Amino acid sequence: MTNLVLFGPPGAGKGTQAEILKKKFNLVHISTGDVFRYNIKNETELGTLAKSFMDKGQLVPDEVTIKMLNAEVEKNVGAKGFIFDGFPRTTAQAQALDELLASKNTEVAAMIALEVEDKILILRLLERGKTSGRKDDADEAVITNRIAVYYKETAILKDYYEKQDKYYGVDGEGDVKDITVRLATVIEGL
Ligand code: B4P
Repeated sequence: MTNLVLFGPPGAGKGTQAEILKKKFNLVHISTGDVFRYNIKNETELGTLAKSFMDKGQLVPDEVTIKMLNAEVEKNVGAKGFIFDGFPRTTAQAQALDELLASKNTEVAAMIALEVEDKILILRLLERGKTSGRKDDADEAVITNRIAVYYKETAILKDYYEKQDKYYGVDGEGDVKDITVRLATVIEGL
């Protein structure tokens, strides 16, 4: 199994690239953000809870997110591997992912991080906010908070995977196609 963690701040292009890479490498793409948004749209209990955090640019509590991620993995038992997009975002989530994959006799092969300057992230998200209907993209203060939460709570995971020799940084600026080539080069070299 090839299990990849696609990493980077909000707007780094994780979702954009995961959509392309899943087809190229025949992997199952799990985006925790997408699963939360699906639940919000369908007005489930999980959606109502997640919305209260997401609208402010905060992380949804670990307990809720981990439970949901486990359920998504269980839905795809025959998968050749996974692209985890937006998960893990905290050390507790990273440990939970390790435990889950170990129980399936597999592990994270690599964390691939898209590196993008904050200025560009804000421009990309404001641009998406014009059409996406996403409340967390429409307000620059919420975007800035999401980026701050990333540096405070999520960026630390670089160390977690670096210690295991699994961290790969990739330039996430420029043309979408060029970035895919950079990511594919890392994946093919694993
Ligand atoms: P996510 O859904 O993960 O949202 P994101 O970080 O904004 O998305 P992403 O980084 O994938 O966006 P993309 O670059 O593709 O999270 C949203 C919220 O959900 C979080 O704030 C949190 O509240 C909650 N959440 C999710 N997972 C969680 C977890 N594990 N724990 C706790 N809470 C969690 O796209 C950005 C834009 O840039 C797009 O418009 C795209 O078209 C554009 N773009 C992409 N690449 C580009 C390029 N090369 N050039 C120009 N534009 C580009």
